[in-house]
Amino acid sequence: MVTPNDTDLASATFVDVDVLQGSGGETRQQAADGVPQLTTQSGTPVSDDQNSLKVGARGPVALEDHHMREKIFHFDHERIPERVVHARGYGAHGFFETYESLADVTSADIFQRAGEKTPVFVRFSTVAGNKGSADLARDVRGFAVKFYTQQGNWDLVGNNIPVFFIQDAIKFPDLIHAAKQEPDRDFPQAQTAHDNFWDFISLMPESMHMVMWTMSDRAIPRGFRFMEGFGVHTFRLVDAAGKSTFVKFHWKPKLGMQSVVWNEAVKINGADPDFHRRDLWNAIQSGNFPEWELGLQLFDEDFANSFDFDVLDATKLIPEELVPLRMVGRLVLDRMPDNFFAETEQVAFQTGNIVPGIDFSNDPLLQGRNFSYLDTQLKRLGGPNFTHIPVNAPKCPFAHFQQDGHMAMTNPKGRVNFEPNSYGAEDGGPRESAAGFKSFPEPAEDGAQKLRIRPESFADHYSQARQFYLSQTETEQTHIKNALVFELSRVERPAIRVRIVSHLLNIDKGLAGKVAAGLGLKDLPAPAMAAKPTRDDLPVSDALSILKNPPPSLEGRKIGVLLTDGANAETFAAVQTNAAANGMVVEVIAPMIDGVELSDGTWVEAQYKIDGGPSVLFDTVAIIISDQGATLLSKKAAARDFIADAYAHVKFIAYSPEALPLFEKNGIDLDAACVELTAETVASFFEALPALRYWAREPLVNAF
Ligand code: HDE
Repeated sequence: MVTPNDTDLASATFVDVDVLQGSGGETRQQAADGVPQLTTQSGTPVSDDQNSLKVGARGPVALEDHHMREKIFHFDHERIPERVVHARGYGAHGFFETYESLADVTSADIFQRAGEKTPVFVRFSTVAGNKGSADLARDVRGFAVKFYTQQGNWDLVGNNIPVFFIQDAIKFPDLIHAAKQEPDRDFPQAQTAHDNFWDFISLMPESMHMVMWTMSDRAIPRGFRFMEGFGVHTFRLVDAAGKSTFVKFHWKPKLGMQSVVWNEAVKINGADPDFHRRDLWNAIQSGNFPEWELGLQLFDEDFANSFDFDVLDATKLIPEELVPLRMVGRLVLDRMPDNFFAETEQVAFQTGNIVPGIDFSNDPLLQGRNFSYLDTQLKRLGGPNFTHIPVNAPKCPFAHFQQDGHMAMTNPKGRVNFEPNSYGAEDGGPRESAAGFKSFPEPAEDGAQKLRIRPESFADHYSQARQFYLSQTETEQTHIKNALVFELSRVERPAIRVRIVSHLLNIDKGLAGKVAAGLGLKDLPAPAMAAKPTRDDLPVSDALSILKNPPPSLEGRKIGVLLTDGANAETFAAVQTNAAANGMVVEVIAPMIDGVELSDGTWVEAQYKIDGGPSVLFDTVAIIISDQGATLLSKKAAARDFIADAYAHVKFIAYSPEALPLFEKNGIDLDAACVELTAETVASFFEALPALRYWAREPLVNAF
């Protein structure tokens, strides 16, 4: 089955207006019946959009040409400041469906009624790269959800990693300065592989846990649809009686987790820098709506007091094995914005947007964020009325006395714009209500003093980093090691590399030794000074690994089929049937973009010409070609790379016998994951696919 994608333009109508030629030969498309008339912003119909108003045919342009001036003035102001972090992002609309009433723990309206659907807008992002950077940077992914609840907008502004680099918001500008381009040269963008980032990190031991995550495959997801999301901080839920329960929020992708490998990520960035955007766009446009379940980790003060770490410390997580998730609803994304700028670019998330029944904890990072997000919107969206922009406006009734300012759209009506007032129920405007938001009256610490200190309970920086590392499979541990070696190899100052190894010694000696060897360090440094010794009694947590949690099915995965003229039609049909049965998308790559004629004369349209459809764009590949096709492809570098990369990226590869010479030419030793397609083997090839990669090959190819 070939699903429609954005390259499918066959049915588009391009010319639906009468085309005329102007006196200078320019194209003029006049509005015919039923075609909207072009106007200025004020609605004045425009008769000529090709020529500015001139004094004489070859004379100067007249200043009175309002249409031209307005058009260029508006163009000049099309850009707004990009986000200082998370600049590159992609959003979609959808809904959240509540599974059951959570009235036992919260009065939040969204969680009261089973089956209730609440509209949402979600924006995924990378953190460090600029707006035009590539999707597959090694980076944290933002996972920000705006719930338009009946009691106001609730923004859960999370990431795809459950912990953060720093413990106190006051360090955020330093972290981000260090991670983004270096200020004198303005590079590298969308990369942490440079001196400033690792210098800062090496001096901030609290970041070590998060660094283990960003060096893991979590930082190079296969797509937004294949990653988890986390609220990171501890929040509170508050029930109708005012009882508070601590909560951590988790999103679990229905399609399971999946990442690419680093060498592949680098190549995807060249082949399709919009890989993640395109994936989400294609999935939603073809009706394969991505889905996540919301899971809550609920715990009380007693648990918080007995837990090994401080629940207010955002560099720590609570293992799912210790506090299992209660699954409370599902998030479905089913509609792309009509306009990227209006919605995805202008959406303004704020951690401060919470609703009755949900409250903050004292996590100092969260408290700092509550200031930052409101402040940043003022700069980015240009005034205090950004909540008037439709994507930011609540979808429930709202009424207040805030007024005026730039671009005010919804000013209060009537004479009264203050309260208290004595104008009576009809004219007096909105009033407070007992059901309104109330902060949980958390008692302050006894005898608390104003101090600039870190609590001692935040001081263990290595134990959970070690727990994370030891919870990974051997393959995943190797990827973390390789990522560290890669990133540190891009660091110019040796002292920084050594300092990082000194921290790794506090996490796992084996890891430190391998990274040191990979960097060519002759001697191991002394372990970094640790405020608290690393614990080695934390149990392995399988939930922290991607590979220990394989996907439930092949749904949403893509098989790229390389076809040539004369390819065996039956084999291709069998691949199509099996792929469809497994919910996979088939895309065809061919020597020419128009398509190929199969052995039985069937015409198959191609989605990619071989040069533009490298195997890195697919989860798995099949090479179904004729003898002549093999000869043709053997002369094309792109075809050789297609096969060599699929092999090096440890993918499952299916092939028709005619493709064998191409493997030989690449010096490839066929293994158990290279399957010759026959009527018998097609089904078994698909049965093996849920493993997604043939990791046993990895030590032999050493691609990453
Ligand atoms: Fe953000 N962060 N952040 N952040 N963050 C922003 O807000 C900030 C943090 C996250 O798709 C900014 O509107 C501070 C943690 C996401 O529009 C800014 C601190 C987590 C997004 C800001 C943090 C996040 C942002 C930039 C440390 C995961 C993108 C533009 C205290 C739980 C939202 C904007 C979108 C965006 C500040 C740390 C997630 C500057 C000060 C921890 C997903 O306000």
